[in-house]
Amino acid sequence: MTKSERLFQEAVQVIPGGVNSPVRAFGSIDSTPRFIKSAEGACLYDEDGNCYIDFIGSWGPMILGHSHKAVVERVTQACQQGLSFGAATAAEVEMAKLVCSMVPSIEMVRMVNSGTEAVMSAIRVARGFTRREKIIKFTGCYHGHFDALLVQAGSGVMTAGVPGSLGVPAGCTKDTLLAEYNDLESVQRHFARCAEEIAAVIVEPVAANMGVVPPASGFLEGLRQLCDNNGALLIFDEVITGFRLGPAGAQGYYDIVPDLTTFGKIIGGGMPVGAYGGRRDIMELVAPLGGVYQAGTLSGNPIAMAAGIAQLTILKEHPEYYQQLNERGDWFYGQIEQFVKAAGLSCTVNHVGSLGCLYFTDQEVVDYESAKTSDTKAFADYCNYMIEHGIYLAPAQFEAMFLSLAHTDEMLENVLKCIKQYFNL
Ligand code: KE4
Repeated sequence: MTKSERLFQEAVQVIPGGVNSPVRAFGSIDSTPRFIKSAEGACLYDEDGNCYIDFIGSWGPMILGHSHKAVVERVTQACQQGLSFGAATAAEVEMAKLVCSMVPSIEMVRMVNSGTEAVMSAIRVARGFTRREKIIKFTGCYHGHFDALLVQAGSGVMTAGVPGSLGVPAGCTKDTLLAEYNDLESVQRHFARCAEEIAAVIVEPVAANMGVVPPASGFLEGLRQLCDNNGALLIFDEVITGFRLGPAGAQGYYDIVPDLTTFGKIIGGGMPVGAYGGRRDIMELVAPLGGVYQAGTLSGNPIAMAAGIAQLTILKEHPEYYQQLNERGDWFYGQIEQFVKAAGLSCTVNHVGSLGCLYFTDQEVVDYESAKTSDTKAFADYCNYMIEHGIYLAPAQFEAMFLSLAHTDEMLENVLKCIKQYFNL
């Protein structure tokens, strides 16, 4: 029995499913989760001493690679000053100014502790600002485990193949309207029926929780127009794309200005940080300034701020890193697409910059329905092979691969070789 197997046996006795987040359980690939002991650069090391090239990067945060020297140093220094004060600190001002300087649509920002909390809060502010209650979300998009949006969600909900979740009262989702990603008509129909009740449209500007689905040309622009025409707010959930596709995330990459944006992952440099922000006239509604209440004991925690500030500062000072990362993604995912197509395999590759996904379907994947045509058993077989060969992929078809600045060309060449071996190419 491996240490991971033993640890998993112990874990399932005291933690639901043995994990603190469902997708980590390796359930959809019918395997045992590897218990990770340490990480450095692009590599993970498990409790049994196995080394993996990591394509999860903690589900996005580790864009610079694991244990980046400058991030660890800043966190270590912060720890010497104390772990948490529950009081205003200079680091929070530095972080807020940094976010506002990198993302032009952000005039004010509030720190929270997760992407879910950021989304919950942004939805509440949008409802408070518009005095409307309905929210439009897209099937296959995942916005955290916030009751109102756990409807036809992506990520672990999609992997589990469940429509939503037990324990979510009908009252929590009665104001949630579903539309289809890349289908403006499906959004327009909701506005035609009840425009005056719709507070906001929330969207992942690149859908990265049903694999990776880029926005079709004109889709994001169309959402912006529909929201403007109907007095609704446009919320970009950039928990994954924020600070990944560029310093201004997907909104900079696609040149669309949302009214509110949610962040997570990269903003925390590996520590638990979420944030929401946007137009000043909207954010001034947030307590204690305005009437929308939102609070958090550890929001803006000094250690988390240290990690986030260190990571964002490096990204801000090195805009060339984004060009490097996005070009490497174009090459890497382009190579995979080239050889799976040349071999006539029933596979499709989608990618945007450093985010990518290999689907086991011959259909073009443009939304939730087409993503669901993937053969998840074929994916599981491929994923297990890759993990057994030291390549750590998300153990679920409907997740993204994340490249980091620590992935070398040599590593990626080796990964391409391994994928070809798997397909006997
Ligand atoms: P968290 O509450 O997990 O920090 O963020 C929720 C969230 C919100 N919005 C988007 C677009 C997200 O992708 C997420 C979380 N992403 C998943 C990965 N698909 C987190 C991994 C997990 O659930 O363990």
